[in-house]
Amino acid sequence: MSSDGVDLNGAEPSVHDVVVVGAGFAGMYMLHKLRGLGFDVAVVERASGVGGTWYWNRYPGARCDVESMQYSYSFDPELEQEWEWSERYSGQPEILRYANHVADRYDLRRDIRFETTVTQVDWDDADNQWRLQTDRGTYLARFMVMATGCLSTANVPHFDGAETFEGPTYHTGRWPHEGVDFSGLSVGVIGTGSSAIQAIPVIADECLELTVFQRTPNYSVPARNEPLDASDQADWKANYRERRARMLTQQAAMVQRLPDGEDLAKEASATEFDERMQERWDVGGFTFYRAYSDIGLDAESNGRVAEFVRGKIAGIVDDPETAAKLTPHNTIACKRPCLDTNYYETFNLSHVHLVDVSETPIDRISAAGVVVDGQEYPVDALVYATGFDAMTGTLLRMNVTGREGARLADHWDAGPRTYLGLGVAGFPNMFTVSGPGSPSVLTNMIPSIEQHVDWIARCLVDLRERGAATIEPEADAEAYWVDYVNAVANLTLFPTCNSWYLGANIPGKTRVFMPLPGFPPYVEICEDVASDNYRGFALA
Ligand code: N01
Repeated sequence: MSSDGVDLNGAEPSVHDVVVVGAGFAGMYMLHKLRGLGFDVAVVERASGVGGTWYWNRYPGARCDVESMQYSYSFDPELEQEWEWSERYSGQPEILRYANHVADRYDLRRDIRFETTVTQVDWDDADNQWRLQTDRGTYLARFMVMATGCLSTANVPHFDGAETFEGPTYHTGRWPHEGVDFSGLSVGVIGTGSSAIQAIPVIADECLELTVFQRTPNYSVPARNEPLDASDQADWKANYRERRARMLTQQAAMVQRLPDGEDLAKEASATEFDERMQERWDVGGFTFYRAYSDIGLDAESNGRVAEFVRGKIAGIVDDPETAAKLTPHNTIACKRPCLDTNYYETFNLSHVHLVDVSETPIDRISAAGVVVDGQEYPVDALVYATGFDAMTGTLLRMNVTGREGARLADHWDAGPRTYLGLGVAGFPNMFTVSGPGSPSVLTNMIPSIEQHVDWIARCLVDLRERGAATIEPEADAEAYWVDYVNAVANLTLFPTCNSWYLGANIPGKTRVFMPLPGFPPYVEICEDVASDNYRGFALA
C-alpha cells in the first residue's frame, strides 16, 4: 500500500469495520457474533478451509484430549442439540466436519478469504485504522482481531543435513491432506509430546519399523477413548445449560468424570492414595490430575503422583532398559499433560525402537536416516513431532506495527506483554483471542474462545454506542497484568521444567510463562474490567 491509499497489488483495498485473522474456532465465532451485531467483518485465512488447528493437524491418531460433549460451541442451543458426536474424544476428521458444519450452517464462508496470508500489519495513526497487507491484497479496518491460535506456527528444529534426507518428511502440524501411507516403510519420529504420543501407536500399527527419537520422556495417562454412549450424549443434551455453566466454574473450563479432590496428596495414606489414583487411571482423562488439590502446587504431592505414573510405566513396558528410558523424572503436569491410547504398550512391539537423545542430541540427518552419537538409524520417512512456536510465533511473524511504527516484536522482546491477554499497549483496536496472559492453553479452548469473543463483541458495541474511535490498554495496566500473570504462575509448579508454556522449546525465545492459570477468576476480572468502564484501557 502506498501512502495515497493505492493498493500496490493494483486492486482497491477491501474496507471493513473489523478484520479477523484466522478461521479456526475463534475466527468463525467472532465472525458470526459480530455479523449478528451489525458489523461488517472480513476474515482472512491462510488455509483453504476452516478449522484452524483441526485443519492442519491431520497426523495419524490426532484426537482432542477434551471430551466431545465439552469441546464444542455453546453459543447456539440448536447447534448443540443437532450435532451428534461419535466418540468420548473426537478424532480430527470429526472435529473438522463439525467446523465445516458450523461454517455452512451460519453461512460463514462468504466473508472468509481463504488461501490468504498476512504479510504486514500497520496501525495508521492518522486514520485510526489497521492496514493488513496480504499476499492477495490489502484490507483496511478500524478494528482487528487476531484469532490466530496458540499453536499454529510449526517448530521445525534445525538439524545439519536435514535437506539431504532422501525420503519424505512431515511435521504433525502440517500433515498432508491426502494422508500418508506408511505401510512397508521404516519410519522415524522425532519428539514425544502430545502429538507424538497420539501418533506413535497408530504409525506403529501401519509401518514396518518405527524408531522414536526421544529427548525428554513424558508422563502420559490413558485417555480411555470409546464410542460415545447414546444415553450419555442424551443426558448431556438434556442438561447442557447447567453443565456449560458448571464448566465455567472449573479451573480448566471443563467438568471431569470424577469430582476434584479437595484434600492434599501428601497427607493421604498410601492405601487411600493408591486407590484414588488407580480409580482415576482406570476412568481415564484429565480427571487423573484433579485427584488432589495440590498436585500442581506442591512438590511433595506432585512427586507422589509422578511416582505412581512411573510405577505404571515399569509395569507396562516389558524391557527394563526401555522402561527406564521412557520414565520421566521431572515435575508431572508442568509440561502439558498427555493422554494416550496404548502409548507405553507400543514400545513392547518388536518393530518399535526407542533412541534416547537426551544426553547425545541428534548429530545430523543423513540421506538415509538420523545420526545419533555417530550411529546412523536408517529410515524411509521422517516425522517431526516437534511442536510449535507457541502463543507468540504466529503473531510475531505477521510484522505488526502499532502507534508511531512501534514493532510488536520489539515490544515483546522480553516476552509477550498484554493486558488480560486481550490487548497490547501501543496497539490500539487490536484484540487477541486467547492471547498470552489469558488462560487459553491451560483450558478447554472452546469456552475460553467464546469468553474472549463475547467480551470483544460487547466492547465493540460499547465503543460504537459511545462513539469512541479507539481503545487500547494503558501501559500501567499492561505492566500490572504481566506481573500478575507471573505472580500467579510462580505460585504453581509450572515454571519448574522446560515447556513450550515458557517458550523453552524455541532456541533464543525469552523464558516467560505465557498463559494464566485459573479460568474462573480470570473471567470475573474481565467482567469487572468491562463493567468498570473498561478499567485499564484508554478510550478515545
Ligand atoms: O509438541 P511438544 P506437540 N531434538 O512441544 C521434541 C497441543 N496438542 O505437537 O520435550 C529432539 O509438546 C520435544 O522434546 P523436549 C497440546 O497443547 C493437543 O506434541 O523439548 N527432540 C518434545 O518431545 C500440546 O502440548 C492435542 O525435550 C526435539 C517434542 O519434540 C501442544 O499441542 C494433541 C527437538 C515436541 O513436543 C504441542 O504438542 C496434540 C530436537 N531438536 C497436541 N525439538 C490434543 O488435544 C523438539 N523436540 C489431543
